[in-house]
Amino acid sequence: TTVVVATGNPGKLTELKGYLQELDWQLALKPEAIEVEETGDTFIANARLKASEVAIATQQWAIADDSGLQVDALDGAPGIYSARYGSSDADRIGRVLRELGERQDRGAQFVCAIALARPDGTIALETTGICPGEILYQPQGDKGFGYDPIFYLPSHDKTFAEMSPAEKERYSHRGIAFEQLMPALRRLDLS
Ligand code: ITT
Repeated sequence: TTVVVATGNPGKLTELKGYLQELDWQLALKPEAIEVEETGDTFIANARLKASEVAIATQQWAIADDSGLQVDALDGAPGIYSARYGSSDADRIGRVLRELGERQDRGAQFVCAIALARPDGTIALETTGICPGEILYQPQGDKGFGYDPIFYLPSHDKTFAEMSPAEKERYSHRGIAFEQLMPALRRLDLS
C-alpha cells in the first residue's frame, strides 16, 4: 500500500521520510497540483485538513504535518501562520528577530501536529509534539530548514540548525510527535 506524504516543504519531507523509513511503506510524493487551503485555526486542524484532502484527491493513505513556531513575547506568533510570515526563510527569521528586538523574554516553542488519513479521508491517527526553547538574537548554524537557525535548545547549547540530522530528528517537536506515534504506526494495518 502506498502512503502519500502530503507536504510541499522539502525540509519537512526529508525529515518525515526519515521517521517513516523503518516502516515498510511505499511512500509517494504529493502531486503538486493538489493544494490544500489551510483554513483551520489550530495546528492539528490544519494537519487533518491536509491529510484528508490529499487522501481523497489521490484515493490513497496520506500523512500530513502542520507545524510552526510560537514565540511567547509575541503572544504565540507566528504560530499557525509560520509559513505565511514572509516570502523566504530569511525573511521570516528577520521578521521574528525584528519583532522581538532586544526583549529579554525569548521563550518559544516549536509545535508539530501529524495526521494520517485513510483513502476515504477519515483520520486514522493523529498527535502533536511540542519542543520548548529560546529565540537567539542572531541566526546560528546552517543545517535544517525554516526557523532552525534562531531556535536554541539550552539543554544542548545548540540551535536546531547546529544539530546533526539525527540529533534534530530525536529532540525536535517532530521527533516528539513521532515518538508518540511510532508504536501505533507500527501496528497499523494499511490494507
Ligand atoms: P506544507 O503545508 O506543504 O507541509 P508548509 O511549509 O506550508 O508546507 P506549514 O504550513 O506547516 O508547512 O508551515 C510550517 C512553517 O513552520 C514553515 O515556515 C516551516 O519553515 C516552519 N517549520 C516547521 N517545522 C520546522 C522545523 O522543524 N524547523 C524550522 N522551521 C520549521
